[in-house]
Amino acid sequence: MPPQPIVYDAPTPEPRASDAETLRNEILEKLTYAVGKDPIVARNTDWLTATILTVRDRIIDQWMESTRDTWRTSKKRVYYLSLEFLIGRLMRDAISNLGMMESVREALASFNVELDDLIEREPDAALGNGGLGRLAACFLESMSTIKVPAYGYGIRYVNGMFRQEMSDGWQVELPETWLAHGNPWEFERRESAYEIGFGGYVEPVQQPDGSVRQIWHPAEHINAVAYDTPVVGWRGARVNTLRLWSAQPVDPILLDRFNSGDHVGALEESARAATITRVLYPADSNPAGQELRLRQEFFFSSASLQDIVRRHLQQYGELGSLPDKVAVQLNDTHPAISVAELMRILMDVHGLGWDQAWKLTKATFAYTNHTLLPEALETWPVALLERLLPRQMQIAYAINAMVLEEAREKGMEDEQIAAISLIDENGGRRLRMGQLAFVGSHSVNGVSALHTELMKHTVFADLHKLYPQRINNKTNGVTPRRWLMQCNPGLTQLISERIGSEFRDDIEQVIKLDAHAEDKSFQDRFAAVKRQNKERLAAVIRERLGIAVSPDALFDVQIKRIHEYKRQLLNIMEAVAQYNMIRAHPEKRWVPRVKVFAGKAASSYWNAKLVIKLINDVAKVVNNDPAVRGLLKIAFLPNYNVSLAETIIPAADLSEQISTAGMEASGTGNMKFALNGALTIGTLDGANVEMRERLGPENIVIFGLTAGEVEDVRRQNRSSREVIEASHPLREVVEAIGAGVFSPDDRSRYRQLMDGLYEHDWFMVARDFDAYSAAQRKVDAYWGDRSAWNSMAIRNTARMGWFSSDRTIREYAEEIWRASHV
Ligand code: T68
Repeated sequence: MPPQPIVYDAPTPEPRASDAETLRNEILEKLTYAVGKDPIVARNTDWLTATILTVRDRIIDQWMESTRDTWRTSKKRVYYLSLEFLIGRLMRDAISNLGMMESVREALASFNVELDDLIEREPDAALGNGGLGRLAACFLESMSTIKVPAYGYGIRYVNGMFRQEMSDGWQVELPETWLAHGNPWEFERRESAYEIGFGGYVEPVQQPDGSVRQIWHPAEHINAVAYDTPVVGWRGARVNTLRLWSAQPVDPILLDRFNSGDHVGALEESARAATITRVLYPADSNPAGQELRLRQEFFFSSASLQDIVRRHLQQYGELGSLPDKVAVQLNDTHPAISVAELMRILMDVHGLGWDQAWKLTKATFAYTNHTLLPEALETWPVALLERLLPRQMQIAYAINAMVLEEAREKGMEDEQIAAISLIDENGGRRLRMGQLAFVGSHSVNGVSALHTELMKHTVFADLHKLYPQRINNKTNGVTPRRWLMQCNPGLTQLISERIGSEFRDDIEQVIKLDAHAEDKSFQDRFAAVKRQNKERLAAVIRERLGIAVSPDALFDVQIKRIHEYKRQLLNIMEAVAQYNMIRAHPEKRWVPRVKVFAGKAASSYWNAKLVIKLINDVAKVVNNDPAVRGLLKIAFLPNYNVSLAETIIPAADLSEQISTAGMEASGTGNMKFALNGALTIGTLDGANVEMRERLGPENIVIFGLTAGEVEDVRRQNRSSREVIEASHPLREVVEAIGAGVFSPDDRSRYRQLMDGLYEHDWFMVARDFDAYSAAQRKVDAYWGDRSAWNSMAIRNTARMGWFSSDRTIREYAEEIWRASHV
């Protein structure tokens, strides 16, 4: 079918009014006619659906307008390809961005329904592991806010990030079923379905003009069906689309097999398709490595590229202008196979020659790297690729040959050439996805200044020599709408009262608060807001864990994925040292602290799971020891997710950002805490470095080895034995935990974990311990002067505006995508 011509002046419905009265009538109408419920029996979930449908109509008006604008003005479209979008709840975000908070609240109140109760009912869309997925969600919101015409492309997992429960202090993983009650936000687009192939063979076919085209004949086909969710920017500036793909069988049932009595076999294809988009891999830092993961990656890459090319051809009728009108950002290497797939589409489907296809591909793609951990760099066995994606592997080989040729021409030596090669020859040949993404893109960026510099000297050192212009930095940011205005309405209100409301539209204006940092009465009000947030968190801790904590204590928080490099172990070990000190010196004036932890461990990551158990074991002893007199409380809140973060972050006094230097690419939680007026204790790692520059070194507590020092210690292969033996408090902690003081039911539980610190202290837990302890005592001293503390807290909020994802996205738009924005 030829593409349908676009009629730009087609009629649209009148935009809906958003006053409370209109909303009231419409909510009732949706409840009755769309949900099919009588208000006298409607439950909160029904009201939630009715409210979302009502709000959604307002979004749609703006959505159509945004989409039309892009067609009409021929603006460049940005496509953000990500295997993860950790968007969390959407309703409050949408209502708040549309400025409808009060009218929706009033409309619902007329039915005796509380908006806040409904907000709490909405399930989190947890289609991501951690920072990488949440960054994608912040970016989507910012792209709508600053009016970049954009699409997010990903997978509609039926089961997102697992639900974490605790059983006797151990993590247990349960399936998360966010779609159980339907999803009123999404639109299924049956008409936007593409066939995705796997397996089969490649056939060279002679063309009439004498050239040869490679034709891939896949053995297997699966349909990708689109589900669209609108993403609203601040004040409804623009509405972009998050398009998630779901896998569906080409033949839902093989009737001849069914009729011949093979009832299970008849549904085989159906089951195989469903598996692809069934679950999110819950691994945040090591590649999952299984065939299913590769299928997920190719499935969503191919579907997205087919969609992108189809849309471009519909509007422009030719492919030469692709990079002028399309920018595709690869979020890590998970969509890196796109480089080969776009080449295939351009050459094999549309008949372009290699050189032109390569030029267009490189100019279209850009790649973001999120980690330097060698074990996290994705590679796939060549044998697996040859079986599953034979044509794409062939193209990858050809790209490799071309790049290596270029390197040789530029005089590179064998060793450098081996480092550049897309094929890793060490132990079974594997395709390096980072290298593929790098050579197939015109821009390769890191996510903080330090991380970007390290990229140039480690993983991509040789490619950087070959293409010295390609690597650039885009320091991460977070959306101030969700991470200040929505999660902390008290602080938002206070800020507006003091400096006016402009910061809501331009977050960098919060800097005006700086002038009020020393104002005592403002400090008191700032502290009062914090205290209210702490009361709310204290109630959550009491409800979920039965632990009573005082909102007067210093709330010291570490919430993030559990990983050795993030060093939750260092934190809990220091808590044990503190516990020892409180008991040894009851006469001293200790600062009362509540240590809050939350985070999930990858299901197969034993040491991470053991650390969760250790935190819970230590908590049990410390929380119940009368000698502690409540001066130290430890709470591990289960099932960390976006919504829980929204409750915890506004209540934090101290933010723990203590990764081994050189290992955290950026961090984004660090930014959320500081924006909400928490002081950071952290290493010179990731974006902490830039936070220190912008906050001033006097408003952040930095400790520990630098990335360079970590590298030196590792290179010299130095053991930590002397370090442990030289530090009395550290030795005491290592010995107590190792001897089972906190695990009387299994005294050897932590023996290996502690023994490991002597000779294999890869993460510098022992080596940084004393510096960390000293930094914590410095924090105690600061807390002792509450006015000084409050002024630091205010300065943190005031100076964090730059870390907005609006700023980050502006940089991407100007420097990488060359796309329009405001
Ligand atoms: C994070 N990476 C970085 N990875 O660790 C963090 N990985 O420093 C940074 O701030 C953030 O990205 C945003 O740039 C991740 O979160 C993953 O989640 C992940 C998932 C699958 C495979 C590998």
